[in-house]
Amino acid sequence: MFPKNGEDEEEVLEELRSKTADDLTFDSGRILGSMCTYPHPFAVKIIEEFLDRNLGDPGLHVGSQRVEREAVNMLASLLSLEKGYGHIVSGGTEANILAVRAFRNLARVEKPELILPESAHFSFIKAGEMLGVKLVWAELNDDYSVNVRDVEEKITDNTIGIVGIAGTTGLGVVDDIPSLSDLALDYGIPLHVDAAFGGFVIPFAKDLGYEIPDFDFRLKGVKSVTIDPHKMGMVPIPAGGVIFRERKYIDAISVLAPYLAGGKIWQATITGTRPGANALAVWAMIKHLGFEGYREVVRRAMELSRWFAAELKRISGVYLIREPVLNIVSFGTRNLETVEEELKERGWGISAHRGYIRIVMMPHVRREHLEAFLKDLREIVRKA
Ligand code: 0PR
Repeated sequence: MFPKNGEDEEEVLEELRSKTADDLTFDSGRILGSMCTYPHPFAVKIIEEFLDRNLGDPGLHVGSQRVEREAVNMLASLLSLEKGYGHIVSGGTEANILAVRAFRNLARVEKPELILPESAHFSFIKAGEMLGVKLVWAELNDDYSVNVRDVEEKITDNTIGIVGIAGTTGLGVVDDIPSLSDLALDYGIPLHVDAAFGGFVIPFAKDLGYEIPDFDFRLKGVKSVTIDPHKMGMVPIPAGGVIFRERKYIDAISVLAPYLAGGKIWQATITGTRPGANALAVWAMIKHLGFEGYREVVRRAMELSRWFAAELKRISGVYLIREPVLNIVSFGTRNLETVEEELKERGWGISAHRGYIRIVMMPHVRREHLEAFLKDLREIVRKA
């Protein structure tokens, strides 16, 4: 019901707090399976100060638009590209949809098909449905990376693009992007890399000495990359990123908005009115932490995941789905459903819907949280 009379701010706030009291919070240390985290306090400050900026009308907020371009170029540079074309968008879903849309519009085939790994995020299902693109699923190898030979076998005259994943949603696996890139070049088909999660992990992990294959614009077949600052970038939701190698991809998805303050402008994003503050927060966080700052965040997360994986292996009745590649550790247990239920009952924010439990070592996850989780897990599995 729409209330007739207003109430005091304090009263409204009180009610809201009580209504959301059963939300899990990141600082409780109970959320172990999410790819989001508590945003960095500096990013929160930026959002507060620049809350009114709308990148949907860049003629009004010319400076913010410039900052968004700089943020895009900083992300491009992290991905080994000097100048990139793209946007800070609402998340990995929008980023993936925009990439598929660009590939489809440029391909101009009657019955467009997209080849993607069986491990791809469900955002591609939305993309396929909305854009009228048939999804052709490629098989996985035993190590859960995509089978490149199967990808090749599925290429047809209708193929508009290939998707590779750098940090799969369930297991954090990085596909063999170098081979996918070679394949894409051989057949003249664009390759999109979904690094929504891995984009803010892999460059730093590689610098720390972890052996992870190349995944970015260094590989010539890679034409677009999804990289989400609202995951490991510690920027508040919504902040996704899509970067294209060339301008033609952005041009292919731009729609004329003829009446805005900036005159005739072209808009490539799905959302019209969109938060400038979050794009500014991406810029500010990158400037504030720098490569070294993010590398430190990733170092902690990677070390924690290796330690956690080793601890899991010591519990009988628990097994790793595969050795972790990034800061995601996924495991199964005997009587998984019962174990999941019991863990949830004890207040753990996890799920086992994929047939295993996924733990993501986000910046808010600390060793003491994991120790408490392991203690519960040991007890529960012993009885299960
Ligand atoms: N690509 C990959 C590889 C992803 O893992 C995700 C999200 C996306 C694209 C889509 O990104 P947006 O959700 O930003 O549009 N993967 C997370 C997942 O499914 C999303 C998520 C985040 C789910 C936090 C739960 C949660 O608490 O696990």
